[in-house]
Amino acid sequence: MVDSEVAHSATQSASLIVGLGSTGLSCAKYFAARGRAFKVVDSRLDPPSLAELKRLMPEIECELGEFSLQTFLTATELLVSPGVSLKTPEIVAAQNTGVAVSGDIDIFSKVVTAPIVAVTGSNGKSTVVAMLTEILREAGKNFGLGGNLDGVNFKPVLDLLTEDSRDLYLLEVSSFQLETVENLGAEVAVLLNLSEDHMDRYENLTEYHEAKQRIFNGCKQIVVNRDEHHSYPSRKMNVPVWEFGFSRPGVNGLGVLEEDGDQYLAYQFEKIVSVNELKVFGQHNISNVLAASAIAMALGIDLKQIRAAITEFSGLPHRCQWVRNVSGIEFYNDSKGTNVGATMAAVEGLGQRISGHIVLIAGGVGKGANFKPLVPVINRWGKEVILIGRDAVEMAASFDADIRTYFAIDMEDAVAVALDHAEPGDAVLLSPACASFDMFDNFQHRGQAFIQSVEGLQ
Ligand code: UMA
Ligand code: ADP
Repeated sequence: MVDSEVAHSATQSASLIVGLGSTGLSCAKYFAARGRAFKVVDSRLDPPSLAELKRLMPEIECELGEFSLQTFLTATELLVSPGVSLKTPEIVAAQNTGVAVSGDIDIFSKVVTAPIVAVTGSNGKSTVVAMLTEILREAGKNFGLGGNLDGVNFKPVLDLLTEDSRDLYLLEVSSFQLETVENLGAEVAVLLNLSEDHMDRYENLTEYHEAKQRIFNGCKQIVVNRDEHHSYPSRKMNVPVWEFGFSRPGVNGLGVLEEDGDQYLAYQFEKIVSVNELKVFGQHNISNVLAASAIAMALGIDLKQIRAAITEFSGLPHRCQWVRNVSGIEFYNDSKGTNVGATMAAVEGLGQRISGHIVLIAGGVGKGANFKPLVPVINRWGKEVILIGRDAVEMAASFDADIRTYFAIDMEDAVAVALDHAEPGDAVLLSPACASFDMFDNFQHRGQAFIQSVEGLQ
C-alpha cells in the first residue's frame, strides 16, 4: 500500500462536494434531504453560495481557500462542480486512490425514471432548448427544464428533483458537466456542432470533443447534424438516428427544400415552415430550428405543433437581439457570442440581412482561442472591429493588417466609436468571441452595458 492509500482507508467518511456555486448548493440540498453525510470545499474564501448554505445547513463543514489533499483523499466520493477541472491535482490524486468522481448530471440520470432529452454543442444549445421548450408547451407535455442554462430558465438539475415529478426532462449540458457523466441514458441525445471553445481548459479540440461525446453514453435515439461530422457518435451505436442539415432532407431527415426561389424547412418531402415565416434570422438559426424540430419528432410530436411553436419563437435575449436604430444604423446585442464560432455565425447571419456593413465590437477573455478564423468572415461582411477587454491586443495582432481595428476603453466608448464609424445601412454588432469576466459579472451584464450605452446615444 502506498501512503495515500493508507490515508484513504483510515479516515474515509463522507462525500465531498467540490465547488460551492449553484451546483454545489444543489448537491448539498440533495444530500441533506436524503440524510447523507457530506462536506463542502471551495478554493475561494467567499464562494457564491456560502451564505445560503450557512443559512440552510449551518452544521455542514466547509473548507474554504486552498484545497487540502487530505480532505480529498479521505472522501468516499467527490461531487465536482462543472467549473472545477478534473485535472485539479487533488482530484487526480483522490481518483488514483480509488475515490469515485461524479457530478450532478450523473446523480440526476441515476435517480430519474422519466426520459431525458440532452442537448450539447459549442453553440446554439440554449436557443435549441428554448425552441424545444415552446414545442413541448404547445404539445401540452409535463416536462422539467434545467442544466447549463441562464436567465429565467436557470436551474441546476438536482433542483428539479425538489419539484413535482415530470414525464420528461429537457437538459442543456456543457462539456464541463459531461466530463463526469458515466451513463446518461438519454431518450434523445444531440451534439449540435463543435468549434473551439474553453481552450484554456482542454489540451486541444479532440479532448473537448471527447467530453462532448459522453452525451451519447447509453442513449436510445440520436439526432445528428449532417453538416458537422463532429455531431456523430465517434463509435458505432445501434439506435435510431434522426438527421438534420441544410441540404434536401432524406429518410428520417429534416432539411431545406428550395421551391420557386423560396426556402422551406421540411421533414422528408413534407414542408414544415417557410424560412420567411421564422422570426429568428441567420443560417445558424435555421440549423437551430431544424435541430429542435428533429428532437421533437424523435419524441413523437406532431408536425403541426412543431410548426405552431417555431413560427412564434423570436429568440433569446443577448443572442443577435435587435436593440435600436440610430440615424439609419441598426444596433444588435450578441453578448452571448462568447467564442469564435458564435461570432462567425452572428456576423454571417446579420451580414446577409443588411444592405451595408457590420462594425463589430469584440474582445474580452479569449480562453486560449485562435481568432484567425474570424478574418475572412469579417472581411466579407464587416468594415472594422472595435476592441475591448483583456485580450484586445492579442485579437488585433491575430487580425494582422487584414482588418482595421480600434481600441476602446470601455463599452460606452466602444459604442460611441462604432457609431462614428458606421453609416446608414450599416449595423453595429456586439459579438465579443470572448468571455466577459475581465470587465463584467457575466455575459448578461455585458449585454446590458451595451444596451444602456446604445440607449444613451443621441
Ligand atoms: N471553484 C473552485 N476551484 C476551482 C474552480 C472553481 O473551488 O478550481 C469553485 C468556485 O470558487 C465557485 C464554484 O467552484 O465557488 C463555482 O462552480 P461552477 O463554476 O461550476 O459554477 P456553478 O454556479 O455551479 O454553475 C455551473 C455552470 N458553470 C460553469 O460551468 C462554469 C453553469 O453554467 C450552470 O448553469 C450551473 O452549473 C447549473 O448547472 C454557466 C456557464 O457559464 C451558465 N457555463 C459554461 C458555458 O456555457 O460556456 C460551460
Ligand atoms: P449556447 O447555449 O451553446 O452558448 P446560445 O443559443 O446561447 O448557445 O447562442 C450563443 C451564441 O452562439 C449566439 O449568440 C450566436 O452568436 C451563436 N449561435 C447560436 N446558434 C448557433 C449555431 N447553431 N451555430 C453557430 N453559432 C450559433
